[in-house]
Amino acid sequence: MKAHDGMYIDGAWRPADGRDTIDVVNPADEQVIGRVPAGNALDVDTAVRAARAALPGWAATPPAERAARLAALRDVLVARKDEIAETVTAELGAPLKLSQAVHAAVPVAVAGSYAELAATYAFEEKAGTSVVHHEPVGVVGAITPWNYPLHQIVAKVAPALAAGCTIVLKPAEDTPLTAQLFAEAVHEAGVPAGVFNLVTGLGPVAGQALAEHPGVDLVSFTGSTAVGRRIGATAGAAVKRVALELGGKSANVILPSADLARAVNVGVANVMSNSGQTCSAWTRMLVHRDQYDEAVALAAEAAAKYGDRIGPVVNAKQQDRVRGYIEKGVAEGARLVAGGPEAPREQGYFVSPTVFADVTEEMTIAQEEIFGPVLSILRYEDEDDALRIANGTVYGLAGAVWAGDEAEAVAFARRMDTGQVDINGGRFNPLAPFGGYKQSGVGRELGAHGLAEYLQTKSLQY
Ligand code: TXE
Repeated sequence: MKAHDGMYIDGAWRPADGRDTIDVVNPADEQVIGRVPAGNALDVDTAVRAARAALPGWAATPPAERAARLAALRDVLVARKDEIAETVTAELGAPLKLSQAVHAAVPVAVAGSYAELAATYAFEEKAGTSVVHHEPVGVVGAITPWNYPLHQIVAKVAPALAAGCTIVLKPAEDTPLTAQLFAEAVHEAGVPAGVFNLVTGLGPVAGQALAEHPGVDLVSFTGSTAVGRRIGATAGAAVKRVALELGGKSANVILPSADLARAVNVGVANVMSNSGQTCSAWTRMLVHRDQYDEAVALAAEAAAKYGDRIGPVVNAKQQDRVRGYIEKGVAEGARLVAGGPEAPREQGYFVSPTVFADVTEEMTIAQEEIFGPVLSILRYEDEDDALRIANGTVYGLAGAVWAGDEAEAVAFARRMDTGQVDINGGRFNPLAPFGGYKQSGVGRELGAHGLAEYLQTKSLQY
């Protein structure tokens, strides 16, 4: 795989300060496929200075021109989609079809949506006798995870560019090659030097230096709750803006009037896709007690079909973690109906598609984010019980409701403490705000709400 041995700073690839490097490993066969520099605090500082220097020019660039650069970026992502899909497959292990249909395609839709929003957003509006200006927050420090390597980057960089902010990106150490490809795409799209900068490196070194840098005005982080908490505390102490997109434990509520087979099949696919490494995955399926046994049988059958169709999880640590959760589920008395803790292959970080029945609310597998292909099926007595269980975790990122009648599903969804609910299946919409209630995070990504995260408000009084 192609890998740059420098950082993309101020419009060019420059040598890193230190000599440390990171090996990029293909999780499907454990082979090293590339090597990138591990940036340190000095690299971060150089990148932040470049972003600061570029800020006045980019902030003053008319929105129509910023929109044109975003449209050009979308076009480059389209032109290079095969290369992107191959790179994501190589460093994340996702099956190529998934990389093409999701990992390479979704960022095109998101970049396209921000090309349009940059051109149409009301950066100025009237409020009585005043005029309200929405101005860029400034320099953004973006820290992204590996689970959707390109989407997570574009979901931060595209709205930041649309808003007129400049950016330093620190991508996940597991998937830096996709980030390097993205930097090439930004360059090709004609985004001016210094507006977007990339520092590859380790979280506790480069990530932390970026989060703590006084020249960063807003930290936008997606990742674990533990790291998010620290970043939130650091930002709070410095009184700087922060956006956090953290974990989830979303409920898939199947009401008795729903098409049970469809709801179960789509629900299983939702959890197994991307090997369960999706923060919004519907990892808890809630089924009425009268339909419970049928749903469990359907889910076990559906999961068995995924045996060879899902990729590995991203690394050995995640594999251990997910298998540890499966062992805990068994130890706490849940009933395995598909999969299990044994690794299905000798090579690669694979985990079997796993389904647990007889899961009760207080079990660890019903409360904590597993981030692997593991579904927990819980039983409810009536709608109020279903709601109590659905809302009974510290998270509130996403969810789903299925019912024969759409209005019935919507009525239930309105009572859920969560940031996004799919009604009878739902579909991806790049304009719909995405983000968490409760400990799933702070702020929203995507659409106009995602753009507003990167703006600050000034009112001119007449
Ligand atoms: O996350 P980390 P990990 C959850 C999921 C997963 C768990 C652990 O449950 O099992 O987190 O994954 C950077 N200062 N999610 O260990 O460490 C790091 O380099 C600044 C949910 O991979 O949070 C990477 O770029 N940055 C999730 C990013 O943070 C730091 C997606 C995420 O890594 C840092 C991924 C520090 N001290 C994991 N330490 C989602 N919400 O989609 C690490 N980083």
